[in-house]
This record gives sequence, C-alpha cells and structure tokens, in this order.
Amino acid sequence: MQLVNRPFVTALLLTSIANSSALSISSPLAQFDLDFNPPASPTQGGFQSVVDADNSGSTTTFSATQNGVTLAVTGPNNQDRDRGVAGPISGHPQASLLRDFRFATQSQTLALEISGLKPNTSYQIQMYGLDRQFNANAHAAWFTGTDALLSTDDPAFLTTHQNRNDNASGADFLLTVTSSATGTIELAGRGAGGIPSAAQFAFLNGLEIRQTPLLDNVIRVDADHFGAPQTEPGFESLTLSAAGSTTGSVTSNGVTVTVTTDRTDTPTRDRNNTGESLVDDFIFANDELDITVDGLTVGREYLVTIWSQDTLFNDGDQSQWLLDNEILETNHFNFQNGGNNLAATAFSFYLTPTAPSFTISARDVANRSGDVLFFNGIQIQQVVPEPMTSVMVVVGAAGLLRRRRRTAAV
Ligand SMILES: [Ca+2]
Ligand SMILES: [Ca+2]
Ligand SMILES: [Ca+2]
Ligand SMILES: [Ca+2]
Repeated sequence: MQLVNRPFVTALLLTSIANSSALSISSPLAQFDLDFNPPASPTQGGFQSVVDADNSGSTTTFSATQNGVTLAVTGPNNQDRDRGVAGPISGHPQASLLRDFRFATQSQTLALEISGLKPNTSYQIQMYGLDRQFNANAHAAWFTGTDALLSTDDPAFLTTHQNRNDNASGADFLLTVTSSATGTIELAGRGAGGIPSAAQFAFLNGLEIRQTPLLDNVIRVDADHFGAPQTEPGFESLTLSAAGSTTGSVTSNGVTVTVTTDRTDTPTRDRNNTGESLVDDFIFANDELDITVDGLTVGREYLVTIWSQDTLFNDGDQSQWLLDNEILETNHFNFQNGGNNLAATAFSFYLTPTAPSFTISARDVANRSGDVLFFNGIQIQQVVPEPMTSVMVVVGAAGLLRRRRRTAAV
C-alpha cells in the first residue's frame, strides 16, 4: 500500500510554520480573508475580501475572485464576527486576517467552494481558524463536499482543528485535496462533537490555496511496538531496544530520527485494530516526548508529517506539539477509533532548517482517560525546487524572518 493513497494523508495539517516557509514552495494562487464589515474590520494585505454584504445570517451564498480563483461561501444562519486586535493577535503580522471570521455551530454547515482550478490536481489549502476572544478548546470538524453534518466515521471526514483562543500560532492548518474534473474543491466545516468542556464551533478567518509541490521522501519512521513490530511498507521501524528503554533512533538517507519518552515501563503498544501498520502501534509518554531529527541540509525545505493517535483508548485526550517553544499543534485530539478517523491523527509543517537538527516536543494536555500522549510515526519529505522560485509573492515576510530566527535557535 502506498502511503500517498491513504485517505488520511489528504488531510495533513499544516501549522503556523507554513506561514513562513510556504513562501519558498510556491506563491499562493489566491488568498481570501473572510471579513466582517470592511473597512471597519480590515482586509489582510494581499488577501481578497470575502464578505456577506448584509451580514444577515440567513441562508446565503457570497463569493469573491482573485487571480481567477473563486471562493464561494454558503451557510445557513452562520454568522461573522470581528474581535478586533488584542490578546494573542496583538502585533501579529496577520492580525487583519485573524481578528474576524465566519463561524458555524455543531448543527450548521459552513460550506466552501473553490473554483477556477486545474482539474484533477493536488492543492494545499492553508486554513485559518481562530476566535481570539472566546471558545477555548472548541474544535472544528472539516469534511470534503457540501455537508458537514456527517459522522467523523464518514469517508468525507478530513480532520479536526482546535480554534484555540490564546495562541495565534496554532490558528492555521493545511488540507491537501485534489480538485475535481471541473477544477473545483468543496469543503464543509462545523463544530466538532464529543470533545469535553467546550462549546463547539468551526471558525474560519480565511484561507490560502497553492498547488502542492513535488516532494521526495527523506525518512519515514514507524514507531513500532516493542517485541512485535508491524512496520508500514516504505517506513523504517523504530522501537525501543529493550523493555524499560526510553530512547531509540533510526537513520535513512543520512537523516537520523531519535525518540525519547519520559515513560520507562515499555512504553509501546500495538492496538492491531486498524487493518494497517502505521497508526495502530505507537510509542507513548506521560508528559513529554521528544523527537530529534539530525542530518538535514541547511537551507533546503522539508515537509514534516507526524501521526499521533491511540486507535483504541483515550478518547478526548489531547497533546500539544512544539518546535523550539513555538506551538505547532495546539491540543491535538487523539481520536480513539480507527477507520476514517485516521485523518485526525496527522499534522504537518514546513521547515527550512538553519542548522542540521531540530527537536519537536510533545506535551500532555487536557487529560481525559489518562495522562498520556502518543507517537505513531514521522515522515520527512524534501521539497523539490522549482525553476521559477525567484518569482515569489512577499506576503507574511515579517513572519518568515521571525520564524526563521526562531528556527535558527533550535
Ligand atoms: Ca479581515
Ligand atoms: Ca478574517
Ligand atoms: Ca507499526
Ligand atoms: Ca506506528
């Protein structure tokens, strides 16, 4: 089985790092800011405003076009808001994007249609979902198609996203989807259910769309169960070398991945319940797990994908993932079911290293059924440079420099 054919790979989550490194992949084809009543709620520079003219909240479709790409938004009774610039988005280079948004509750569908694309082509849609004022720990569920009122077991399910209100760096996530034969992509979001201690909403501040770059595999690691590894084809097996071991490493193409857990009692499991071999087994930790990657080529661009899920237990458990204290993924939700919920387990980010190594750290947050977090595997791909990279749109350049400085400190 080729990994690229798996449904959950189409739902890679791109974190805040993408704000910066996406510049060196390719220019966005189009950028849209879902606005509340501009100019009072301003439009992000370089973005096309998409606004419901009368803010009626009634069933309506409104749209805008940039560079031949059209975003049409439809939603029964979902509304827009503007929170202004304060709190976590104070001074943020994309504050005009993140301050205002469209939203849907758990029983509403926020439907998006992106048209004017090439047919049958892979695109990366960088979504921004944040209410900086309310709704801490509210998660959104996103689907392909026009109906978000589906189960997360439905094949249309793509992913969840936490609309966390206290950290703007966790606002964005990536969906990798293929356009239809007519060059259209349809997406639908709602508030996700089944997550404790939060009213559930989907927020959408805006989105960017670009064509998926060519990617070469560098290293793919399957975190396997001690003593009974079932290794995903094409992946390197990483399992702790003995009972009680807390660290292990594996090397491919000159790149080494080392995993360290704070748990000492053979911290691996095999759930053997998904019909595959990547996410049904894992290494776990109580409060902290570190993944160190060494041997990268400075200045090249990489797409890093991490899977984190227990397919049997720990429904509602969440973990937070950081790169050099920068939040990559806030409250990553560890679905307990297998099947189509595999979509929710992966998140990705682009990284252009300024040193050969970096460390990703996971922390346990929002305990539900245990004090644990999970690591199923990691994939590192190198972006194949395009010949025309000199033509780039300088959007979010301040973020680029800031993030790269932080990356340099890793
Ligand atoms: Ca705006
Ligand atoms: Ca917005
Ligand atoms: Ca495995
Ligand atoms: Ca695994």
